Amino acid sequence: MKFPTKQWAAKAKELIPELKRWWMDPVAIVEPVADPKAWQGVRMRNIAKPQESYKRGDILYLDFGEHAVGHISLDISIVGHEYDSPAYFRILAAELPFEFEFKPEKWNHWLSMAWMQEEYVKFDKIPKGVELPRRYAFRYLAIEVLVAPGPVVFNSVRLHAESSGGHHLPEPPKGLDALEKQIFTIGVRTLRNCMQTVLEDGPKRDRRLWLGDLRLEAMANAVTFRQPQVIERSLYLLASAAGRDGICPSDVFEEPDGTQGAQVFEYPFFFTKCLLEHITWYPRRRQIAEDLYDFAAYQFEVVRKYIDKNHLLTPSKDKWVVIDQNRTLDKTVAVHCVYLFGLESLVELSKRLHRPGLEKLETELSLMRKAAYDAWFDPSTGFFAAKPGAELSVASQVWAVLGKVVTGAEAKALMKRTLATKTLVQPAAPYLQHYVLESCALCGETSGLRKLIRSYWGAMVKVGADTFFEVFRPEDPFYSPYQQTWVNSACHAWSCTPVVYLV
Ligand code: RAM
Repeated sequence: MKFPTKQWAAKAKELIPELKRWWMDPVAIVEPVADPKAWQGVRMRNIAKPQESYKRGDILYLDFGEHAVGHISLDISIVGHEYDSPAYFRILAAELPFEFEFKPEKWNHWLSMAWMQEEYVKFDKIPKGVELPRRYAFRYLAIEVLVAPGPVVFNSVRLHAESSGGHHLPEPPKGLDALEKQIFTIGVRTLRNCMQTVLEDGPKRDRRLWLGDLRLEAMANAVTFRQPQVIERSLYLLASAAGRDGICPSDVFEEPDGTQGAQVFEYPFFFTKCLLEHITWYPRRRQIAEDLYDFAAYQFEVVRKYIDKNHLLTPSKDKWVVIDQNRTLDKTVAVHCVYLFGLESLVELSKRLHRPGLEKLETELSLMRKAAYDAWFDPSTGFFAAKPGAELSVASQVWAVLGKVVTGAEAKALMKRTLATKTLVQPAAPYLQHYVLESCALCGETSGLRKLIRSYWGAMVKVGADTFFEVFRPEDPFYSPYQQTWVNSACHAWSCTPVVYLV
């Protein structure tokens, strides 16, 4: 399938948003201390009497007061000695205190260790306002003096923070209680720090645009910053990176020129939803939906080969299906229902844009909904499962509701049961928790929705989050889908969506 990807790439370029910048200074000199009661067993403690200078082996730890993203500059002096040889530092920028326990020799996973924000830098001249090489996402910073001509005085260590959302965080709506206000503010900070020249998933890792994450960021943006340009840039950029097969990439690298990354099977189904929601929130900006409709519709066409004669969608085994950051989860029901979720928005979009083929899409939708109900709803348990006796999970119930396999009172009752049954396989990441919220909202289970925001996101607040995490299991602080907790992202935009339901 041939799409005008070059034109889309040009549009994506025109739409690059301006990054707004502001300066931040550290608010305290601190040090990490082991504390079994703290999240991940480490917390930062203020130092009452900071040392005046730092010699070889000393480490300066700074707290910038809140998580932010940007460039660090250093201004130092050497006391009592000439600058007759280079100064050499080890720098580690950390989102959470536990990252200071990072030991390269203990890295035992395929995900690149280079994601750790660790730097060895050497300065031939005295660094005065010298910028470190990368952009960092962090709250805490460690600077260790490896070698220096003499004792080092840190005159200033500053952060030039940046975001296309701007510095200012929208105020929490009136009527929220103290915890909900905190959740709102942390949610918008999370979003702001991920709003760069695209909507990144996490500014520490993967620093990249992912389609599944983008939809949730767009939802939160629509009720907070309301900046459509960066959303449009992101959508055009994704579409522009499609290869010959016409499949929408699940993620793209901005450099060089939007090349595609990995492929998640179900992410392309969200493309229509993104377009539909975008023109609903910004009715004057329909052009993007006109431009990308055929491409969005093609995302369904290309996977119809996986739908069997019983109208059930089963991706081939080699496909990567995400649904949740849980590799062992049975995703049979959920993946079919994500297709339905996307297909419904294609139906709606085709109505709005007066495109042909509507009747066929509507028939497909209703056949596949019925097929899912007949195949997977088990009246003896009251839950959806891939087959009788198979694993029962929150994911399957939530997606059955969002795919409208069940509706009305039946959907609401299912959501109530789902929230009350703790033996179901629980979500591992805020990404799936978002869809729990969205399914509650869809079927009117508002008290369950509010309760979940307070219990799950509230628990993150209580462990000291000032941006929301990529993965969070309150009972397992070291949980990592990468078997390496250090590399988890502690500011991950897919977890910012409580703001959508708190406004
Ligand atoms: C990880 C990231 C990203 C997500 C993909 C599927 O790399 O957490 O946000 O979309 O997985």
